[in-house]
Amino acid sequence: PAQDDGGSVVLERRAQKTKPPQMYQVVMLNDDYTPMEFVIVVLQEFFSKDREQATQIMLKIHLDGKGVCGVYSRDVAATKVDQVLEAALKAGHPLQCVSEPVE
Ligand code: NFA
Repeated sequence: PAQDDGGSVVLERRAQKTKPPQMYQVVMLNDDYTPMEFVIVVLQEFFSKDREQATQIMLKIHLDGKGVCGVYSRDVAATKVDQVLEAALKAGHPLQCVSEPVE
């Protein structure tokens, strides 16, 4: 249109640029060897859970085989996974976790 100064194009591009990023959930897996207390401490330390929340999540993982520890941007989720795997390795526990896209 003759009166269009191009502003609508800019607005559309800004709308696209601000669409929310894909989020990733960090999923922790159960195993038979990692102590419950270690899992609780990891959930408190790396996922900012209080002891009550951490205990609930740990028990869910223990009973269901896996559970979501938190939902983050891709980079933050990858860092959480690295932190958990490093702490588990250092402590000699087989605890595993992965990050996966939400949805
Ligand atoms: N299943 C483990 C045990 O009985 C506890 C555990 C919970 C391990 C959650 C890994 C994740 N000691």
